[in-house]
Amino acid sequence: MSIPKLVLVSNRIPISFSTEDGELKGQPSSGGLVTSLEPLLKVHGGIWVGSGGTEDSPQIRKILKEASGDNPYKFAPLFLTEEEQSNFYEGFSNEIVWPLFHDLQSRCNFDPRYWEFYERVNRKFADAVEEASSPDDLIWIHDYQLMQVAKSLRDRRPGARLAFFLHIPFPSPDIFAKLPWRQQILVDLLAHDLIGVQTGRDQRNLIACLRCFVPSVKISGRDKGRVVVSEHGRTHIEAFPISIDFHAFNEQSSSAPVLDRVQQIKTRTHDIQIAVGVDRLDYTKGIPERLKAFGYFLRNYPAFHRKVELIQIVVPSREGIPRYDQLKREVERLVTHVNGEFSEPGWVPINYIYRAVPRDELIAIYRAADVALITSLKDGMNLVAKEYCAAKTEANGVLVLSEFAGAAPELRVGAILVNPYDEVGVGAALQRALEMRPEERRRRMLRMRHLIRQADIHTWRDRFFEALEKTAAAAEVHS
Ligand code: ADQ
Repeated sequence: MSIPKLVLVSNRIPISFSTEDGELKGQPSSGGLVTSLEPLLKVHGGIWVGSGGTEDSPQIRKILKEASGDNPYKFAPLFLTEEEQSNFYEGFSNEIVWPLFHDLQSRCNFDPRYWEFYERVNRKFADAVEEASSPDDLIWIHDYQLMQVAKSLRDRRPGARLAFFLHIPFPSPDIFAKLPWRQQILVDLLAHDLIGVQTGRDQRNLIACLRCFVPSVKISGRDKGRVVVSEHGRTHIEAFPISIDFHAFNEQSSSAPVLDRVQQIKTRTHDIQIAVGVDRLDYTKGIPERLKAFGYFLRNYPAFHRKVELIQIVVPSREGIPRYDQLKREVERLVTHVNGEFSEPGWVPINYIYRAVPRDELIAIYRAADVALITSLKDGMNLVAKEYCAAKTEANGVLVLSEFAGAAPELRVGAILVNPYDEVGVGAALQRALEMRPEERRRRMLRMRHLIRQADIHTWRDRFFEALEKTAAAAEVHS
């Protein structure tokens, strides 16, 4: 399969900036989109277009140039004004689309001003893509902040190859109906040749929304790949469950530094079983719900006192947005509350870490953990679930996974599925996981590892590009 030059477009380039001792520094960002896409660009090369923040300066350009370093890809940053950042990103993207697409409509703020900026900034992204790319390049746009970029590009380059991948869930028509700009968003999405979503459920929801709100389109094909014919032409819509670089996690998990670190962790925790939670700070991840369920578990299963510890790692995210600052305080309050109620000298039930953790450390914690506890209220996929399994080379851990995570349909072959809103159910699942016999742990974990090994990030990319080739071939037949 020949892969054309790739122009990857996402809201942010994967570097965040901060000032330390008066000096501007760049660090690699954490998050699912970066974890999944960076390995692809490292293999194929190309250009990554995304916002570099709100301040352009020679210093920032220098940091980005250095960060590209030996990588075969380059950054093409654009810069937003404070007003754009606030209304497009914090406003439309994060106060409307993010909560709505995660079924949390009561958290939405449908401010019409946000829409104006969403359209304007999407056009600005299209300008940046046009400048950074050539007409034959494959332009691959990512995620919910950029649903209108293709529309602007299509107007300027009718023959462009445009693909889109949505990392978050697509809601059902009942929920999507609340969006005042519902029809416009759907019509503009159809400017892509290919739209990838995470799961069959998301694909069905998108098709159902098109039927409801853009009745003029013609929809054909079966579940595997649907084709929508609209005024823009043909758009292929398919589910591509995203994954991780299984081999990288698997190998790093058996590296000397990781094994040393696991040994240190095990020596400290001794015969205490470890449950782990790893999340970006976000209300969709169900962190307060998990902490409450853990408190419930300790209250109702006293035999586990001094026998289990929850390591909860939270990476700061969307700092400065009031709702996220509030969530941080809520998480801290719950950690203090549970620890205050149950701690004893020599045993603190929740070990709370609020920072980005280096990859070696993260993998060592996964490897040392007997249970991963993932309680997203809704999640596009949840890569942590897959990373945990890939790091468990000894197949000796149990995955407790929210049934509302996109990973659930795949990982149900081995995970214990839970409803994150049901603290009694999560408590019972945790008991089952902690008491599960080694043979059953192994059987379940091997099934999940097999699945993730087969359907890793490289398979995901190949499937996506194959679909794109087929789409191009079909378009030629119909032209
Ligand atoms: P995210 O919402 O960011 O991704 P997720 O898929 O769980 O969610 O990925 C989080 C990533 O951040 C993982 O790679 C994890 O290792 C890393 N991470 C989390 N906490 C960390 C910490 N403290 N230190 C270092 N790294 C940390 C979005 C969607 C998801 C979808 C992905 C990919 O919301 O549903 O799975 O995109 O499509």
